Amino acid sequence: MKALILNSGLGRRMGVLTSEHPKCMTEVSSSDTILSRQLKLISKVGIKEVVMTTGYFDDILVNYCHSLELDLKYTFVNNPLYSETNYIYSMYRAIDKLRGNDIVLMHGDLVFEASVLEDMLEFPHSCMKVSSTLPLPEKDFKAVITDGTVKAVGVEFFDSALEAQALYKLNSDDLDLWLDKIAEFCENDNRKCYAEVALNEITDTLKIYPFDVKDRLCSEIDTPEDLAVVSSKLREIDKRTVYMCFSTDVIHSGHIAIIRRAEKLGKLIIGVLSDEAVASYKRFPILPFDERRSIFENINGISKVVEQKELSYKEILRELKPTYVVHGDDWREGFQKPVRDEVLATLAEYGGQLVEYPYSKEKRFDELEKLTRAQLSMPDLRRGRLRKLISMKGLVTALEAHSGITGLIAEKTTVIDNGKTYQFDAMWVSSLCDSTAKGKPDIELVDMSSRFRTIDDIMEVTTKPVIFDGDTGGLTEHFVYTVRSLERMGVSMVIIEDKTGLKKNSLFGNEVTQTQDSIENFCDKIRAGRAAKKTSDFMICARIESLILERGMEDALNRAFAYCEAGADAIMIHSRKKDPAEIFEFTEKFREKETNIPLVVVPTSFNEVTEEEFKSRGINVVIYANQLTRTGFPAMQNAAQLILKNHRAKECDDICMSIGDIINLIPEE
Ligand code: SPV
Ligand code: MG
Repeated sequence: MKALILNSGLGRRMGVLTSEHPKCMTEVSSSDTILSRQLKLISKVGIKEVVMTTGYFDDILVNYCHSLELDLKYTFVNNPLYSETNYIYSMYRAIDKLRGNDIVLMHGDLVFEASVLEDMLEFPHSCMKVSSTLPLPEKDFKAVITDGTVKAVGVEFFDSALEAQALYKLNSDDLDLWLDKIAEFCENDNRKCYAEVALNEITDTLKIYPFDVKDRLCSEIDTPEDLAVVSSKLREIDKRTVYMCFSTDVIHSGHIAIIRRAEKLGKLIIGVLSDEAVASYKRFPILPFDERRSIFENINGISKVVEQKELSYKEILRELKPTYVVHGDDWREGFQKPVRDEVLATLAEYGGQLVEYPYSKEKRFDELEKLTRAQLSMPDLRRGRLRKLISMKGLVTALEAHSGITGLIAEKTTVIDNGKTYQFDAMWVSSLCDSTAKGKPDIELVDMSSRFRTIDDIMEVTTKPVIFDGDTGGLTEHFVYTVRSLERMGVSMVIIEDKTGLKKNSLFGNEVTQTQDSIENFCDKIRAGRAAKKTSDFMICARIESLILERGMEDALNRAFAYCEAGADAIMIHSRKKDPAEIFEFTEKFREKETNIPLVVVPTSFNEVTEEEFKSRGINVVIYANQLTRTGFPAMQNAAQLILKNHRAKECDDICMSIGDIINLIPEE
């Protein structure tokens, strides 16, 4: 591909501005002339060879081009008859340098924005710049469009015409046909007309398509007034900014392609979504925020990288006010649609625009995402994530899971509310629900091997961190083995309660006989567990039963501080009262002395308290310990009764999940 720039003319209408150099050397900005701008854009799109016709101030022009020191090879073709011929003759003089090449042809007084040239080059056919939004000019070029192609170009056509400029991309076959006609004209002494007069005679044999740039800048400069208008438009173009937000931790060619397109629109600002926002709507990022930011800081063409703290763009758009927001068109539907609607509303506040590119769902990129998810489920990556989430979010939530399917529900359930996305952070493998699922009482009857089997079923199909209900932890001599096994499996936290003997579920309180362990014994158990674990990722949480067993606040607090001293990584305080007062009192008094150790609660009875309130009081983990079990089994009982009553399954259909929904929930590998 070569560029042909026609620069032989006099440019008389520019007055004194062209008294010492050709028109193309007129300054359009503080850093560029018309020509230096053209040449830089030509070089930027990868064209290496420029054929330039010269005439008026020929020497000055040639020297000027070389002084720009661009990576371009010039061929200058002089038209000695520049003052009495038109550029048809200049093109004729350059025929040998042009034949057989694809070219971009432009008049030397044309100023256009970068994207016009870039997009034209991507157009698969020969084409000419037109604008369907500009009014038809009185005296300048118009293109007559028939059947989708350019039929004639000239100043005299008004019917079926669009505003046009002498900016063409021509495939070599089309160019050669035009050059043949130009030669025929010039050799018959027809040298004073536009080259387009020759073109108009052959538009039946070659196809030039209109390339509609609409409002994008592509104007010629004929007068000082044109110069003022174009210069001010260029200033506005230079100020344009583009904003894109990324949550990805794997940069692939699809991302680079969209970045390349976006940077053509203006100075590109990349928003990197915070770890917390990524985890809330997608999955835990493999690479932490700082690393993801530094990847973007090292990609060419990005002028600034900022943190976008929330999935919602509202705050950041109000702050940065970018001219454009760029995004794939995949967010027009689905869970991101409310985010898109909010972006449109925010852009409308100051006149910004949304630019959407087709989203290419390529199989290999899906594979990458699958691999990333698979990595997240690996023990070493999964185990440490609970600690990270606690320090990142302040408060994490866990939902009970007792099987693969309940694990998937905890993993996948997503709610979008007010432009925010909510998911559970972790899973709780409850002794109550694990036992119930096996039809057994919650008395440490289900042995550890069976409990581990449940964990394995859950882990096989999920990626979120697991908190294991370790009951009393059993004998200290046994607990150390449990710790090692859980840690090896990738469990993040084991919670053991300070009871001993035949343990019963805490929600029975003192209605059944329950024995609390001594502080010394339980501290020994914590110390032994701590010595057994191999990583700092794995957490041992000590659960205090003093309030359940009505031993008083002081006992609860004494135990809490003793357990922390013994090396507990977290404290769970439990209560079976509806009123959260005792939980709050404990939290307040505990936090007076201990600010770092995470606090865990299971608000089954004090269920009116919101997560926000727990967080504000200094609680870090909220476990919804049994709700899936307590809702699932009544639904099953109901189905069983309906079938028995009706002696068929039809009546039960309305309360059944569709097979389609089951397929959606359970991905096929
Ligand atoms: C469980 O879910 O098994 C628990 C919490 O230990 S509770 O049932 O509230 O005791
Ligand atoms: Mg339990």
